[in-house]
Amino acid sequence: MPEAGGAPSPEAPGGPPRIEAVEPIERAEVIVCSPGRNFVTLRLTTRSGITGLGDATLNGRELAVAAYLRDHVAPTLIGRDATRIEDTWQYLYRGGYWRRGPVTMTAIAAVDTALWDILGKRAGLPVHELLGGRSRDGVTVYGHANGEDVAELLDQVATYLERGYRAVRAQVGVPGLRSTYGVSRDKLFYEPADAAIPTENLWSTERYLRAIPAALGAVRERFGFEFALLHDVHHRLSPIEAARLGRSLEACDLFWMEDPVPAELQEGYRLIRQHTTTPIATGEVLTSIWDCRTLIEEQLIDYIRTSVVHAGGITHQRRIAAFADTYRVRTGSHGATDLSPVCLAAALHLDIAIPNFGIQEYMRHSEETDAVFPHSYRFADGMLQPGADPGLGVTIDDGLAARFPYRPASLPVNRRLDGSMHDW
Ligand code: GCO
Ligand code: MG
Repeated sequence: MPEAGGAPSPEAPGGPPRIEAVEPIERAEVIVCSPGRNFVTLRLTTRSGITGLGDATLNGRELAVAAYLRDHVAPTLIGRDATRIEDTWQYLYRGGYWRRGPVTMTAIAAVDTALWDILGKRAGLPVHELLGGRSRDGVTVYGHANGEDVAELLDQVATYLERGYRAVRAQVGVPGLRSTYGVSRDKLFYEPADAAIPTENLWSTERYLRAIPAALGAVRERFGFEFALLHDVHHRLSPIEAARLGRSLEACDLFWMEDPVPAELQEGYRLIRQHTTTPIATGEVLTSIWDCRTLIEEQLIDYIRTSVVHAGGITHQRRIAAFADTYRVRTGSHGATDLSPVCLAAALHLDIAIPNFGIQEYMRHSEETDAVFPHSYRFADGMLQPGADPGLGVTIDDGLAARFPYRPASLPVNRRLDGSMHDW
């Protein structure tokens, strides 16, 4: 039976006649630019001229997603009804034979995010109002303090606290290793994808496990306990090593210990849980609710860190959050510089609306990035506000974007002192 205001249309893409599209999509453009770092952005334009943006950036694999979108997804979007957000998600995910994985889920995310942006603009409302409205006054974010040594780390923590941050992630160089992932040259704008061919970092689990409790202990000793302190392990430990680290950090009262073990070793979290009460976060490389299922159902983690851009967009991220809420697991969305302002805005609209928001990662984008993606979100008092503009509140300056062409850039790899490969 036709919906109110709609009549069967023979023009619908593929298959039998359908209900006439309310807001047909007319154009799908993939924009690749590099204002300080690489970004892939999908722009959908409807017949009535409304545009929506979606982030499609997959760090170090940008062109794979751009091709997936251009060659396989965009042709199926033309003529499709932009108001059918859930159906489009199901079409791209459930309709597809090859499922999940970062390339596919990032492409689906871009489409989904752009459709929410369009919906907000049609309604004249910011996306968070469409998601149920505010559940909180603002989105608490954490910044990235890091130093080559403890003295530099302490200076950086001081800088973040002076800037009003209520939560700080602390990373420190490991003595005897020439570089450590998470410790950057430029302290405010951290960019890990630093070379066309991956840089090789050196790794020693023994040295790392000795360095971290001392460094984080020094942070608490100097600045006290009135702010949230976080640490990212970057998937580098075995379960028993992570258990030991978690236990040795209990006196530091961490907000979380992030990614203690490689993402594919989810059973390992059971062992970690048996040994430490340090809260655990993971999920930045997980791409679907099915990847998080065991971790959430067994309450093996306290925070799920999937992101809008890498886990299927607002529609799917909202589903993950709702599932996690059932188990009292809160969210802590990934928000490094490789997640574009479009993704950050989408995350903020979701963060402010869902009941089980925990914290939002916030690595400031460079000035060039902010200029290419003018946005309405703002930082004040340790929180981000998504802004009240209709949709996501982010645009892209095409002319400026064209002045920053794509440059190959990769994340580093990690070798042990004996030259063998270690986990990322
Ligand atoms: C984080 C991360 C980043 C990622 C980077 C990969 O918690 O912010 O671990 O540093 O490694 O975003 O693309
Ligand atoms: Mg991380």
